[in-house]
Amino acid sequence: MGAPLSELMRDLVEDELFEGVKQQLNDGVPPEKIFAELQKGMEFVGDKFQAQEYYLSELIMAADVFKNAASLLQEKFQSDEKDKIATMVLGTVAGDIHDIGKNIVSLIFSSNGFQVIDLGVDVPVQRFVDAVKEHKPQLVGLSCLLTTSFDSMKETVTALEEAGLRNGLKVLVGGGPLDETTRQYVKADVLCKDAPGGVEIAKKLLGVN
Ligand code: B12
Repeated sequence: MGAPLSELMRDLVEDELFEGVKQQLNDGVPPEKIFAELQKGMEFVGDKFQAQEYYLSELIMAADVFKNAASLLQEKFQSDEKDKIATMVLGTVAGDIHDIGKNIVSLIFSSNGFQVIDLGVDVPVQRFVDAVKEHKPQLVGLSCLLTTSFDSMKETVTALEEAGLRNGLKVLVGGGPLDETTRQYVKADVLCKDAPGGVEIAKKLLGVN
C-alpha cells in the first residue's frame, strides 16, 4: 500500500498519484471515493498555501496535477442516460476565476443526463439573469472559492429574484470554503460539497431518481 491519494495530491508527486489512481480503479474502488480523496488533497494544498508553505506556483501546479488525475476518472462518471433530465445554467461568480470544480460539475452533470449551459468564470450578475431568461433552466449552479466573492453569489441570487425568475428555479451552490451559513447568507436552495453528490441532490430536488 502506498501513501493515501490525498497525501500524494498534497505533495504534488504526480507520477505516484497517477499510478495510485489507476491502481485503485483496477482494484474496484468506486470513482466517487477516489475523487473525494483528490479533492481532500486539494484542500491540503490550500492549507499549505495559507500557511505560506506553498506559493502561487504550487497552487498552479496543483491545479494541473488535479485536472490530469481527475481526467483518469472521467469515463467512470458517464451514465447511459439519453434523455435530458433538466437544464442547468452554471458559472463561477463575479470576481472569482477558479474553474476546476466548476468544470468537474459541468462534466459530471452532463454525463448524467443534464444539459449544462456553462457561462465560464468571473460571470457578471446580469449574465446569469440573461442566461436564465434565454434557456429557462430548472437549475442554476453557482461556484465560488473566494470568501471575497460571497457577495457576488448573493447579488446573483437576489438579481434572479428581482427579475421574477426565482419561482420554481433551484439554486445550487458549491466551492471549497462554502458552508451552510454561506448558503443561507446567499439565499441559495442547497449546498453541494462535491459534483457527484450534487447530481444526487439535483435529482432529488427535481423528483427524478
Ligand atoms: C487550485 C487553486 C487555485 C488555482 C485555480 C486554477 C483554476 N483553473 O481553477 C489558481 C492558482 C489560479 C488560484 C488562484 C487564486 N487563489 Co486559489 N486555490 C486553489 C485551491 C488550492 C484548490 C481549488 C480547487 O480547484 N479545488 C478542487 C476542486 C475540485 O474543488 P472545488 O473547487 O471545491 O469544487 C468541488 C466542490 O466544492 C463542488 N462544487 C464547486 N462549485 C460547485 C458548484 C455547484 C453548482 C455544485 C453542484 C458543486 C460545486 O464540486 C466540485 C467538484 O467536486 C484552493 C484551496 C481550497 N481549499 O479550495 C485555493 C483557494 C480557493 N485560493 C485562494 C486564494 C486566496 C487565491 C488567490 C486570491 C491567490 C492570489 N493571491 O492571487 C487567487 C484568486 C484569483 C481569483 N480572482 O479568483 C484561497 C481562498 C481563500 C478565501 N478564504 O477566500 C484558497 C481557499 C486557498 C487558501 N486556503 O488560502 N487558486
